Amino acid sequence: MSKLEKLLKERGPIKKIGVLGMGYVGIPSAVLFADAPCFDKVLGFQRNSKSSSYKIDMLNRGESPLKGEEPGLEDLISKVVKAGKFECTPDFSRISELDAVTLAIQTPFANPKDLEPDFSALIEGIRNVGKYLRPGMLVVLESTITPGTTEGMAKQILEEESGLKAGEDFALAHAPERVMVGRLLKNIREHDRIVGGINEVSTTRAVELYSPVLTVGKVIPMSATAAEVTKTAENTFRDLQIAAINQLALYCEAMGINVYDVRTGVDSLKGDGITRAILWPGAGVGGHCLTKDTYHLERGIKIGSGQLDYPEGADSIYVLARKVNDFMPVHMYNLTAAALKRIGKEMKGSKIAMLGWAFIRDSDDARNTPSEPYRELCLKAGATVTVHDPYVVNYPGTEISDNLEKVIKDADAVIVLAGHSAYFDVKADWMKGVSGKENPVIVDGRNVIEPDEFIGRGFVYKGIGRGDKNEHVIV
Ligand code: SAJ
Repeated sequence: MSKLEKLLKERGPIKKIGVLGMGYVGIPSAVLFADAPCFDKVLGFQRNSKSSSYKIDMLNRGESPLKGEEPGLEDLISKVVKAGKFECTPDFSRISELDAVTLAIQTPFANPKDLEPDFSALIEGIRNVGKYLRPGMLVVLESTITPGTTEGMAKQILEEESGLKAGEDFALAHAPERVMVGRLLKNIREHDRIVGGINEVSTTRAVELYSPVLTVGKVIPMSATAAEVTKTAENTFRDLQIAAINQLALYCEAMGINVYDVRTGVDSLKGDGITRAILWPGAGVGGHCLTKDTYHLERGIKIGSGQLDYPEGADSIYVLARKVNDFMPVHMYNLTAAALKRIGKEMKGSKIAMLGWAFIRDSDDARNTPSEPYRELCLKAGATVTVHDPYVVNYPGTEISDNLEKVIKDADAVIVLAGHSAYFDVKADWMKGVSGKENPVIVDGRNVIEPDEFIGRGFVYKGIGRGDKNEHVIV
């Protein structure tokens, strides 16, 4: 029996758990641990910083500090707080009372331009854990991290701070979160859980931690680095699939055909063993997952010690996919300029009405929204821009209105950037009337409108992938 196995045997089953980072991942994760009968107590650790100390009091009152609808979460928080099974604290020294600690601290980009992640908050959390680490404890990283981080930076810091040896004195693993806003509890309970330890004993201990909270999902054990690659790859592959259909849409425009006909055709190829994950072309890819996880994966190759064998001088298709997806807002700009040109107008001096600021339909989430680069291109070209969104209330440096008529009034061009349900019902007659223009432009980035209805009313239409309509006769 290894030293760690002995330590775990002495300590017995996991009873007391700590979660660092009371955010979208940490809060549901902590209260689900607290709700499991086999665990006695969960501590939620939150820095007493001015921007987030309010969360401590709210959570200890059984209230959720997360905005937006999260079915079941508030009830679960108050249930476990009342039962005395969960409490939130800024006192990190209490980590030493625990059997297991998870870190659910976000790893955003320092700035989107340089694509370097900002690990500072995570590093501070790891240091705190290291400071109060005791033999026989389990440490699990849940944040999305560059492959190699658990075995590398995290292990190093924990050992430096504690003087203990990872994999011998304490267990260390990575269990990436797979939660989506609006479905936090459901996702944790029902998604399969990837759990990767730095050694077998660590993996087994981490499986013991996560199994009780899963209902439908099952635990999938592997190594820590394989778990890091799994998380970054699952988003990289989605980004790649979206880029594939975006590129096909651009091809269809150039060839004068309708990408949706092609999509239906390709999608019809079914049967066992045949898969064509053909997704939907659009005005771009936003969010906090797909826009960064590819670069985590790519960095994992760079910091990895192994020699990569890859076609000489060829770009990674994953990075190319990011470039294609980030080109889509530029394409939307090019379609807008081309449509205005058809009626003798320039971008400069034109009034552009943007419909949609959120990065995803029917959501108020605007992180890394493709609408932002599109708006910047229009402003740089000297256009004036108004922005509509029914959900996003404010965004730094951008005035957003939920009054569609006000935004579209006197517009030379109306641009659909998010597929919000509200946009599917807008009528051509109404929009033309509000724009007050003889031949208003409409650019559809999310396949929201019926081209012929608008072309028939004198609109100059452009749609992503609509090579069959983009050079229509202007009525
Ligand atoms: N998008 C397209 N075409 C598509 C699908 C998406 O242009 O066919 C665009 C969306 O408009 C959006 C962006 O891509 O701008 C991202 O959309 P998303 O549906 O991937 O939503 P996310 O970013 O919230 O992705 C999350 C991820 N979940 C986690 O990281 C836990 C992702 O792994 C999930 O696959 C995705 O939700 C999902 O399937 O809902």
